[in-house]
Formats: sequence, structure tokens, C-alpha cells
Amino acid sequence: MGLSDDEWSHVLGIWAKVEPELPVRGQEVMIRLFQVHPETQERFAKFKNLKTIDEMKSSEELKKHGTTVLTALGRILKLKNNHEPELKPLAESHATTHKIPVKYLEFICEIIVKVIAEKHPSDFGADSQAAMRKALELFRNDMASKYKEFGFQG
Ligand code: ZNH
Repeated sequence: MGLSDDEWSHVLGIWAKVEPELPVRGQEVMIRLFQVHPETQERFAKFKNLKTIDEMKSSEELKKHGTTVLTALGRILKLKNNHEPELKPLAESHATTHKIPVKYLEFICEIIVKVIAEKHPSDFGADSQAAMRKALELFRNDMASKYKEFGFQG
């Protein structure tokens, strides 16, 4: 269930608008993830002690991590339907070291769509949103099947 050329051009078109602002968007995504799904924050030894939104906002480490996550995701999206080489090491670390359930990947993907929709309302219409959702679903499905290869049920 790959995406069509047209769907990929929607995905990469909006990603090109997000890219110049990755650190601040990454920070927003992480803070929103921790606010909406506090259980996800517990997974981060280095962030679980950040209590208030202000503490989260002033953490350079959190901003850096948000950048790392969105940069990795962007690399995967740009490989379109051929993301396997980039996805494999990520699936491995998330299955064996971090042990992050697929459900949490769903949470973060939904938040990514929402944050982009809020910041880019005129560039991220229904077709683009649908295409991005499909790309993120492909990402999650492939993460989930790699998880199983690494012996993690997700
Ligand atoms: Zn993650 C890390 C990406 C989601 C948790 N991550 C990480 C990194 C990257 C990423 C690139 C670095 C490297 C490695 O592998 O380790 N992520 C990512 C992406 C996504 C994610 C792309 C989607 C979109 N994660 C996630 C989630 C969670 C996580 C959801 C939870 C909840 N991660 C994590 C951890 C870590 C990581 C815990 C480690 C951190 C430190 O440093 O400590």
C-alpha cells in the first residue's frame, strides 16, 4: 500500500515548508506529546523530570531531540516507498533499546499532523493531510513489521 506520485508530492511539498523550522516544530511536537499522553514522557530517562511546560520549553536537550526525530522522519519520507534502509536501524533501536509501542508512534504521528495543520493552514489542505496521514501510516506499518523481526510485539 504505497503512495501515488501525486500523494508523495503533497507529502514532500508540505515537508519542504516545515523543514526550515524543524527545531521549533520538533520542540512543539515533543511538548504536545508529553502533555496529551503523559505516559510517553516516562519513556525518556532524560526528560521525565521536566514537570511544567516552561521547564520543557527551556530544555535545549528536548529541542535537540525534537529536531533529531523530525530530521529522521524527513529522511524517511524523502525515500518514499523505499524507506527500508533508513527505517531499519530506527526500528531496531525503538524495538530493542527504547521499547516504544506502536501505539505511541500513532500518538506522535497524529500530533505531527496537527502541529503542521495549525502552522500551515493554507498549505496543508485536505488532500495534503490525507497524503501525509497515509505516509505516516506506511511508516508505522513498516516499523511494526520490523519490530516483529526484532522480536518486539510492539
Ligand atoms: Zn524516538 C531516540 C526518531 C518516536 C522514544 N528517536 C530516537 C532517535 C531518533 C528517533 C532518530 C535517536 C537515535 C536512536 O534511534 O536512538 N522517534 C523517532 C521518530 C519517531 C520516534 C522518527 C516517530 C515519528 N521515540 C518516538 C516515540 C517515543 C520515542 C513515540 C516514546 C514515546 N526515541 C525515544 C527514546 C529515545 C529515542 C526514549 C532515546 C532518547 C535518548 O537520547 O535518550
